[in-house]
Amino acid sequence: MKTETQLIPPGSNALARRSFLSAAAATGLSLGVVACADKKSEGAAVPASAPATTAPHGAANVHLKPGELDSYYGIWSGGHTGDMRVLGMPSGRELLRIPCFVPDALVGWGITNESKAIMGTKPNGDLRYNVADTHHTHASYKDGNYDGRYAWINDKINARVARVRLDYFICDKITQLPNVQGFHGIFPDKRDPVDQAINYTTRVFCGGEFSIPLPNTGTEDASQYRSMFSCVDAETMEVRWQVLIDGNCDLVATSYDGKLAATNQYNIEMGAHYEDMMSAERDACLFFNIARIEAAVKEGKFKTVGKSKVPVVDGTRESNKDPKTALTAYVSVPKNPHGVNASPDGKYFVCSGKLSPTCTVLELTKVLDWFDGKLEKLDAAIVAEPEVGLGPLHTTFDGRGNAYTTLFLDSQVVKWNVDAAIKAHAGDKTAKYVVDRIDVHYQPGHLSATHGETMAADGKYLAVGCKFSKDRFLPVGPLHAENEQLIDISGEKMVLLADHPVRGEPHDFIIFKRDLVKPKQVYSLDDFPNAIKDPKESGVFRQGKKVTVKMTSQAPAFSLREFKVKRGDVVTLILTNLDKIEDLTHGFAIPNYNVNFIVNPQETASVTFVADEPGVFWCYCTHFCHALHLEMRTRMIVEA
Ligand code: RUQ
Ligand code: CUA
Ligand code: CA
Repeated sequence: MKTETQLIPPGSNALARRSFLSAAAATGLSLGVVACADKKSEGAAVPASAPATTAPHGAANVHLKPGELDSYYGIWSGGHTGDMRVLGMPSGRELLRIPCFVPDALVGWGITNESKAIMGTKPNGDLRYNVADTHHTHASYKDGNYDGRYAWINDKINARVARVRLDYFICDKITQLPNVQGFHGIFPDKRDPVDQAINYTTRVFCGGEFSIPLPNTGTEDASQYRSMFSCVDAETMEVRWQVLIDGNCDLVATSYDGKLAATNQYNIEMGAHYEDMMSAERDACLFFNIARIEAAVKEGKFKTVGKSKVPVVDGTRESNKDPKTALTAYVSVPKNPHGVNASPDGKYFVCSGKLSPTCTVLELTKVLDWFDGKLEKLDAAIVAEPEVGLGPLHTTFDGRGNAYTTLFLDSQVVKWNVDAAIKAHAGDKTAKYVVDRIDVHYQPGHLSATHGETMAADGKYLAVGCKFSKDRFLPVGPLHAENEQLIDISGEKMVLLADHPVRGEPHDFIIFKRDLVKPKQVYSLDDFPNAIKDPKESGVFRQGKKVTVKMTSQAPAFSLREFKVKRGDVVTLILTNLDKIEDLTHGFAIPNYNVNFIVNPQETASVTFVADEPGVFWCYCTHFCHALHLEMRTRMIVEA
């Protein structure tokens, strides 16, 4: 079993210099002893709740009766599987995986021509990438709440952003960001900064975490490296503009008025090694003035980098010292922060400390005042620095004025009151801001309350993604599941409701009310330009070596009982599922030809392959559809 020591960043004893970290806690951190019960910090009057294995009377019941539907959707990042997972909440039942960045054998994602066109291919037709690392997923907004149109998800490895349509729960577009490595934080905007009548998402902001030479010449001198903050158009998915910055981007948050976006920076040192990245006592929360950036782009005040044509404006410190013209504002916050989250009242961003036991509360009107020349010191935008515990990472909200922050090192979620923290910061000694703590299992990263990142935060449930499960599940060899836990936050005290093992490693998720989306369960034939609308259109159509096979499916038969092609033909097989009733999906597999995909009701999909192996190949339906499902076959005869 992993010891706590291995989880502590080496050199963390540097923290002992921080005045607000008690000596005992600092020793605990450097020695890797997590002794949350002993830890007494200012405002921390409440001990951790006893671990609950079952919900006490009054707490929400997560065990739905057979046939009962969940009240919330959970949209989960898929981690290394490069997909988006859809869960029913509060049960935690996994309902769907939406493939995006990585091939998926059930759907035939990465096999069909339609999915390959979205994923991107090399000139020879092979997929450009087979790996991904998704971290964050967020949905489109209208009037401060989700509107059920889209969700976006990032691929950190290859700097890609995928869009998922929430009408069909499918990925429809993927964009790769130019001149970015380690694309980490992502957040849609919530309103237009200038035209406030546009009260919905039209931009998606993407934070570049790793600094690289721009253009990427391969130079070793890391002080020359820079990062980019990118804006992607929510509709076209084209990259609108980028901002060249000092330091790096980690997570991203956006304001409800659309005027500000921010990213937390852990590497203002622009170091290439971890010691360098934690050498400064403070890093920054970097704010972007969206209206000014777009005005600069309009006025042509940009350059381009490398082969990319995307306008890049200058957001570096040196060029943005004058508040009246600044595009960016670097607010100094404690060492190597992680996570930045917008409170549902629209007033604050909360930046977590990670290597500082504090959260930093930033008041957005003050940041705007600085840009307007009305606030002299940018530091004055910091209105609270509550001491919450060790290793604070992410924060979510209940809509009743409370924030919930994960404590990675303490293995806890801490509930704290934002107004009380502001009062304490202003000198009110009686203000107790820590409301409750609960042990989680173990080392939590993200957490998300129901509608927590919207103005409609309803404070019912909170899910927390624990990076280590250790002893919580049956052992299955060296690779442990992660543990997603569900907590009832409807009362004063948090109550642990359930553990769920998950395959690594989802990172982030959002949870919203089920009536927000009305998914369609049958496609329209017109959605597909190549649909075969009548079985009579079926057949083999030859143009030299190029052969098109058109076929339809209707349980329990394909429209062609057999079809013939010649060895060496380039075959494109188009299949339309003419079955109209929901839940009637067919599959299509060709032995030895690496083909398997599904067609949902009224869906069309196609595959292209070279018929390089002569013989008889039984193409069969792979999705159980009918009592005669096994009999649902057709023969491909490849003539030598
Ligand atoms: S990060 S555990 Cu990739 Cu979301 Cu904070
Ligand atoms: Cu069609 Cu099984
Ligand atoms: Ca740092």
